[in-house]
Amino acid sequence: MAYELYYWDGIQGRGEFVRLTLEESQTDYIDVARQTGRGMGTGAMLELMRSKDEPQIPFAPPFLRDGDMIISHVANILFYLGAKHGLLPESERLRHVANGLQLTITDLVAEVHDTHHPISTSLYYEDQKDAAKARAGAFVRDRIPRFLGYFEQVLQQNPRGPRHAVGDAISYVDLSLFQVIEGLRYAFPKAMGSVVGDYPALMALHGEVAKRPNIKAYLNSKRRLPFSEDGIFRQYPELDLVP
Ligand SMILES: N[C@@H](CCC(=O)N[C@@H](CS)C(=O)NCC(=O)O)C(=O)O
Repeated sequence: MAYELYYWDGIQGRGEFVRLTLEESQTDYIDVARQTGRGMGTGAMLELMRSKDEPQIPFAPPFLRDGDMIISHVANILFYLGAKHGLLPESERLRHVANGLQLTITDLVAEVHDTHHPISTSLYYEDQKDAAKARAGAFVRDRIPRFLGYFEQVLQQNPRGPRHAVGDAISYVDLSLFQVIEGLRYAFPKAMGSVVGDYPALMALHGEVAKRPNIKAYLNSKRRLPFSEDGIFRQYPELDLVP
């Protein structure tokens, strides 16, 4: 039976990290909110989240349904899928290393979100622009080098070589790092343009993931929505400051 992925319609958002893993592993899935018909659409997703009967209601999308199991949070979903579909090392030690790396990506994504919504998710960007500018300045100056420098070091220090974040094969962490670089380059083109040379292994990984046949086919498909100013990675020129 196909997995059901629940995520907001019309944007890549956090759901994209899950889609990349499903697409790379060629696993059947239904992107529920993007479908119409019985049990489909955003309405069905909200109904499930508000259900009074469901014993495992998730706090927020994305979440995944596999039969009667509902799994929430990107890192948790990827841990589940990676183990089942060969995108996580076999060793328990490395599985926890991978999970730690993915949770660091979760932290990074939250900080990216806060560059355009530093005060409240329930306010419009336009209502928090001054704070966003201050927050984005600090993010570009301090946090991009901190996070990307860390992931570069992880790749360089992988005993199995710098092509992968963990072990000697592709994992969902590599796919997520690809998405992070894609997103940061979209949101902060000037800032990223001035620092890409500092992260050779990360940039090489990004290029290698983009060339993988299943990922390439996905990126060229209609299922891959473009980045936009409704998603996590937003391009506001006034926030794209050269460090
Ligand atoms: N830690 C969660 C974050 C989930 C999250 O913040 N989802 C957003 C959409 S990208 C949402 O709908 N949040 C609703 C809310 O926080 O009330 C994850 O990594 O999946």
